[in-house]
Amino acid sequence: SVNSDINVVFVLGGPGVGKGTQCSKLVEDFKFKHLSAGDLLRAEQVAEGSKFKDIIKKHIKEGTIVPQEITIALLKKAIINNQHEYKNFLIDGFPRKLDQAVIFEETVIKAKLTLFFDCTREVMLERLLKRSKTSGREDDNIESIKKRFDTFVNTSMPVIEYLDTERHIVKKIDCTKSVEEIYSNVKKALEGII
Ligand code: UP5
Ligand code: MG
Repeated sequence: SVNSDINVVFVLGGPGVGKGTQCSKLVEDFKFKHLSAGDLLRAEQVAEGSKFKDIIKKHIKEGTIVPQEITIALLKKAIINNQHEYKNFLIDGFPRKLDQAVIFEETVIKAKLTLFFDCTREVMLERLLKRSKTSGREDDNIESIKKRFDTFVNTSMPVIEYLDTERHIVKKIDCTKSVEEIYSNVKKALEGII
């Protein structure tokens, strides 16, 4: 089972806001294990023998949320596999629906902190369209991007509100800025953990 003395930080924000970019920078400078829920799902989608290939593919293309039991099982396994080596975990892009937040904190571990990456839709769209030229991601096309934005506003923002008003663990970071300016604010927000 999961050690109760690890530190879990949720890294949340809209599509293309820069969650992965900032997590990669933190991993270069500090001992964090970076677990991107999206990356774990994309790996499961191509894993030999997975029962969940079709359901994951459908949800990613439609920008909707994969059922919580699949994502939580992948995250829990990844935490258990790494907790002997790491004390600090960045959980990137999860939880993005209320049931996931509640069940994860009840059955896996409570988060110490949530970084909420705040940005305008225009800036996020621009970043995603630029990335789409090279990413090869099946959801980096204008139709999927629009659906991802809608899911973020309708389904995932309420999770951030819950973590803020009920759990009091949210720190908001302005992500319209440069990667380096954001990173300096990310490090300030993590004081006490890093
Ligand atoms: N870039 C980054 N920062 C920049 C800056 N400050 N200035 C200029 N450019 C900047 O960055 C995106 C692009 O912007 C890059 O080209 C980068 O260089 C540039 P990135 O760091 O990749 O942004 P990120 O926030 O990680 O964007 P991502 O597309 O990964 O976010 P999503 O939340 O949309 O995607 P994710 O992989 O988390 O989820 C994909 C899908 O999986 C979901 O839509 C959903 O269907 C499914 N999913 C679930 O069902 N459940 C889950 O729990 C998680 C995912
Ligand atoms: Mg990402």
